[in-house]
Amino acid sequence: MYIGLGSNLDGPSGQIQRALMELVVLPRTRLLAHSHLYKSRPLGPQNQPDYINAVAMLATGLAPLELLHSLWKLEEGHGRWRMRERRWGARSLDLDILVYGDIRLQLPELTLPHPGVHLRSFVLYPLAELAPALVIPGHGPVQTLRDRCHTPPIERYEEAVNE
Ligand code: ROI
Repeated sequence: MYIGLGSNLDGPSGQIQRALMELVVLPRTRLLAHSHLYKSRPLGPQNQPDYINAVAMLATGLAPLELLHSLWKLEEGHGRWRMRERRWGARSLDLDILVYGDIRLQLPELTLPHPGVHLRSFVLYPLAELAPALVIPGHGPVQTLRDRCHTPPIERYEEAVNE
């Protein structure tokens, strides 16, 4: 399954790199690979800093909601409190379950695949880099979706990850 990481506050690239190391220690979970980091202008309100985004590929024995709640705890460790913030505002760390196998799910707290996954360049570019053959359930091949999608423009972020 695939996790989207995003940050635009408090040293965004450091937030993402720290979060990648924290994913490694989730129970019954292995980090299989992650994309490069990417930089883009915010989608949504423009009066906030640029974002750094990446995607991680995990193997996990955690069920979707167990994983979701673990991700919320990681976000809290980065000073992110979902209840207190503005919708579509700046955040120190955003972790989203993008795709979890073939599962399609619609619950109040979790929709799978993630409802924005097929439209957002900052998800599709890193996801297509990591999993070029992936077909997103209900939406189609990730490369087709990426080539169709142009907002917001996105570029590789040139800082080395774990090197
Ligand atoms: N915009 C970009 N570029 N990257 C994000 O991760 C991101 N996350 C969000 C909103 C506010 C929708 N915009 C974003 O939650």
